[in-house]
Amino acid sequence: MISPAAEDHIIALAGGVGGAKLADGLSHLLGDRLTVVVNTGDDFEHLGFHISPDLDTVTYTLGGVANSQQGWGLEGETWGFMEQLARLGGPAWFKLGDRDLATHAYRTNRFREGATLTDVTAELSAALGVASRLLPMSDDPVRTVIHSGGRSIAFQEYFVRLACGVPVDRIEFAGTATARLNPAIGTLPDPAAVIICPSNPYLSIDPILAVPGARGWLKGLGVPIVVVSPIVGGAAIKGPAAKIMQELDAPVSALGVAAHYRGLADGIVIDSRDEALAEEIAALGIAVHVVPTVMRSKADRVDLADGCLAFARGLTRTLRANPLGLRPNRL
Ligand code: FO1
Repeated sequence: MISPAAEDHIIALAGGVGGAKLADGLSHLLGDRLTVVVNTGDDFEHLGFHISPDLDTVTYTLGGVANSQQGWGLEGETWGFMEQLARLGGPAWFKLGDRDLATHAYRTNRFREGATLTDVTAELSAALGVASRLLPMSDDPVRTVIHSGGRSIAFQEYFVRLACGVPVDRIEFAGTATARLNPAIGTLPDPAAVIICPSNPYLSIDPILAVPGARGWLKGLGVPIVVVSPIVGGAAIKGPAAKIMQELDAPVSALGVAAHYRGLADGIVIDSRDEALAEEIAALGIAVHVVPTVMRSKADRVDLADGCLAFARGLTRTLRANPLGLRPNRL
């Protein structure tokens, strides 16, 4: 049984709400043996604050303080700041809760003191009791830009202000030409596997993979890379993933997700409702694991995390048993 020994490390890639839930399940099982590399393409400057929504969503979720029904922001929020801002005629379209505001003020102030996004993320996650390590994909600015009908739209304008209401022609990750992969990645313990959480492949995972060196780093680890499909039964659990896949002419299914990650993923975890797609996915050279993947409770998050780790362990055995050590989908 070549299972990752008790001290083995796991690396996860995550973006917003869906990804954060699986990261939470993994963190519950692994604690400080988990590193989550988080998307920063949603970051923006707003009201003088540097806001990092996906880092905050992952930090709050793993810290057990996330607003469970929104997915973003804090539980038990008050909105005095937003009410007064609206009264003043300020930009009230992006909702900043009174407690959430402290995070943005803290981060912005620490930047002014010369801290990096990695430094601030470590300070915030320590303050909120997060045992796992959270790393921004880069400390350099990368911004997801939505191109629609000849217009370039900043991510939060698209996602929140326009409520994803315009068709996506192209997604650009501005800044990736010069952004450096977070140097802290070089200091991580060798992982037993990489788990790509069920975040939006186009908006939350692709920005991470677009950072120069990211794909090479992941493939060079020589361990199973397992992706969990965010598309279940032809629809997204939350957010615009299905709509975007349609607009980008990608099949809106777990098969479409597998094809998106072909050449990178060794295995994919799909929901029981998508069992019929398993054969076609396997034909892509990607191993398939079929389990319930919709996370409604903490127990669901832990169960799915456990299933992903067991699936990865199985793939480790297969990959090591393969004399050439080559992966069918990378030949
Ligand atoms: N998403 C919304 O749909 N509406 C909001 O008003 C909103 C505010 C907000 C404030 C802080 C934060 O960390 C996230 C926030 N989000 C909001 C989510 C944000 O748009 C993220 O980028 C998405 O979760 C996608 O990852």
